[in-house]
Amino acid sequence: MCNQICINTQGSYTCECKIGYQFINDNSTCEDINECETVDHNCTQTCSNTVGSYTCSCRAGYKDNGYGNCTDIDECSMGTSGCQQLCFNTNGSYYCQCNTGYKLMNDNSSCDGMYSY
Ligand SMILES: [Ca+2]
Ligand SMILES: [Ca+2]
Repeated sequence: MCNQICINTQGSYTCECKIGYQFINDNSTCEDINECETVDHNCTQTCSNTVGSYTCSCRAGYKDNGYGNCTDIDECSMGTSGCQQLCFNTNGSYYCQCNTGYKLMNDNSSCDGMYSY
């Protein structure tokens, strides 16, 4: 018995698996391929196995350009950093700094001029 595709042959039959599936150990039972544990995926960051396929996603701080291709989000040029004074973009993140004479506060984004150096 085939659990997915059965192909009739002269006096017998053979089984086949759908795309995304493979035989377990006999040649009749198909099970999902975990592409994330093999090299059969093109995700650059996060791979999630799904039944019959898989999906790619990007870590926080990166945007998905499709096909599992992730690039850094430039929080500074997008204006989403929250930095009060200076913003420096990094791969996957960013950090704030303050102008001379200002001190970066505990929230890592605001600057206070009371603590001049
Ligand atoms: Ca799969
Ligand atoms: Ca960034």
